[in-house]
Order: sequence, then structure tokens, then C-alpha cells
Amino acid sequence: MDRLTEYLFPKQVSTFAQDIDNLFYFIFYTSLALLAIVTFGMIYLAIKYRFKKNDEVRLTSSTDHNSILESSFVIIPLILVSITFVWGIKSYLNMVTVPNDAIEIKVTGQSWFWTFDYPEGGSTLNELVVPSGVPIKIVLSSKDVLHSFYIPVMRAKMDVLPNRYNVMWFDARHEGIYPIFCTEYCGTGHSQMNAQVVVMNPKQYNVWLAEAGSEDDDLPLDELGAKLYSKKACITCHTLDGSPLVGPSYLQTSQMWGQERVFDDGSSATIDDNYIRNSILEPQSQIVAGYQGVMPTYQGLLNDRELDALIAFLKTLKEDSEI
Ligand code: HEC
Ligand SMILES: [Cu+2]
Repeated sequence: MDRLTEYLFPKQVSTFAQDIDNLFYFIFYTSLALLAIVTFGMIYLAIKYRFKKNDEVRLTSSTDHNSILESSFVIIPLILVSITFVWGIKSYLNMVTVPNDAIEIKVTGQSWFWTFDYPEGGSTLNELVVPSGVPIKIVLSSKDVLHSFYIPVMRAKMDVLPNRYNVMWFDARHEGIYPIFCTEYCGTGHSQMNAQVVVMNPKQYNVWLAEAGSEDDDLPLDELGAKLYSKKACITCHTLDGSPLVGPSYLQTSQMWGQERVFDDGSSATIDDNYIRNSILEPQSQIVAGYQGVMPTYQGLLNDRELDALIAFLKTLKEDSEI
């Protein structure tokens, strides 16, 4: 049974996952049973009372109703629907009532990545780190269009809107790494708007919180840049192989180092360190001709060393391609 459940549904990781699945199976199996009764009953009666050649023409039976049968048609479904209703309302209230001792994590969706801000001040991109066995309150909002935040293993999903906060919560019971999806179509990069939730035991989590990001301090700039390129979601819009995606390929920009970049308003600028920095912090100020101004600003999401790293990484691409 357990294996069948995991085949149909992702693992049950949050405290309420099992209850929700059980409710689903209750509805599913009662519907299946009713379908079987009605279908086989119909086939059986159609065969039993079929017209036979030698039959005399039969008149309709004089029996016009059967109180027990008819009231059971009403009472049995009424009982089933009432069970579903009470069970459903209880589960729903449990899902929307956030425990008071929950850890609050702020989640921001934007085209096309997720940022997670922790109460102690750290932040991560596309990776939500939480302790197990502790209720987690997720406060959601969007910087641009509608998104939807979905963690299948938690059975938790909530719309993400600009200009307002939506809330959901879960309490993870099993450590592990599980996928997060955007489930509201939000443009070209929607299918890449994936993240993951890392559930750690509370001790590990505290260590992680204390160290968050500090391991990067030891990396050489270009290696840190390569890491940030995927970690900060540049990869969803910029390729490394020269082919344009939503934005120009990082390789092309690198190969054009020192040359003029023409913008959609006809102006131009030389591609150098300052231009790259500006492109990352204020992408709307200079929009490369032939592209749309959809790059989000990374103001506040990258520190100076990280910006240097992304620039250093960009420069290595050109050298690599010339070998
Ligand atoms: C949502 C898609 C998207 C994401 C994510 C994104 N960019 Fe961009 N980027 C664009 C688009 C589109 C352009 C071209 C339009 C413009 O100049 O704003 C662009 C332009 C640039 C340019 C100027 C390139 C040139 O050849 O002139 C640089 C540099 C750049 N992005 C770096 C980055 C870095 C670094 C990241 C990650 C930290 C990143 N981008 C994330 C879409 C994106
Ligand atoms: Cu989205």
C-alpha cells in the first residue's frame, strides 16, 4: 500500500500530507465503488430483462415505488457527502491555521526565480532551507506577475501576488531535498522557475544559518562567478554556448568585450566592467537592441564581491573559447 501511494503521489513529508491523501483516497475509492455498483447493476438488469423473441409483450409493472430503495438513494450519498465535507473543512482549517511558534520565512517570486529571506537576516536563491519538526510559516509575494508556490511533498500550494502577502505553512517530518515548482504560467521562463526545499535536522539548520554563504568567501572570483551564474538564476536567460535565449549569451557578451553594445533607443556603450555591473544592477537603464527589458534587477541580491565574481567569470568565457 505504501509503495502504491508513493507511485501515485510524491512522498508525504509534511504533517498534514497523510490526512490530505487519505481524504483523496476516501473520495476516490467511494466513487470507484459507486461507479462499479451502477455500471454492473445496469449491465445485469439489461441482460436480465432484455427482450426475448418468444416474450409476450409485457406491461409495465404495477409497482410504482419502493420507499426503502428510494430513501437509501438519498441517505447514502448524503452520508458520504457529509463525511467528505466535515473531513475536508477540518483538514482545510488545519492547513490555514499557522501555529504561533512557526519560523517565518519570506518568499519572493519574480520572473523567473524565487528568493528566500530568513528571520536571522540571510537569504538564498532557489533554495529554501528549513529545519525538520518545526512549523514553517511562508509569507509570499511577487515582484511582478502572478506566480504560484508549490511544494508537492508538503501538499502545500499558494498563489503569489504582487502588492499583497499570502501565507501558507508546513511542518516537515522527513529530512531530504525536494522540488518546488511555480504552478501559475508566468512567461517564457515559467518551466524553469524551479527551486528546491532542503529539510535538515534542527541542529544542522542552526549551523547552516550561522555559516550561510561564508563558504563562498574562500572561492576564487571566477569560480564563485560560475557558481552564482546558476545559483542566482542567470542561467534561465543567458546561455554559455553563444546561442541567445531570453537575453544575449554570456559567451557573446564576453567575446564582444571592449566593443560597442547598441541599445534599443539607438544609443550605445562600450562593454567593460562598469557596463556589466550596471547591466546587472540596473538592467532597465540600457536595453540591448533586439531584446526585451525583462531582466530583473539584482540590486540588494548581490554584494560587491559577488558582482566582481560574475564579471570575472564572464571574462574567462572569452579566454576559454579562444583556446
Ligand atoms: C529573466 C531573464 C534574465 C535573468 C534571470 C537574467 N538576465 Fe541578464 N539580461 C536579460 C535580458 C533580456 C537582457 C537584454 C536586455 C537588457 O539589456 O536588459 C539581459 C542583459 C544582460 C547583460 C548585458 C549583456 C550584453 O551583452 O550587453 C548582462 C551582463 C546580464 N544580463 C547579466 C546577467 C546576470 C549576471 C544575471 C544573473 C545574476 C542575469 N543577467 C540574469 C535577461 C535576464
Ligand atoms: Cu512563476
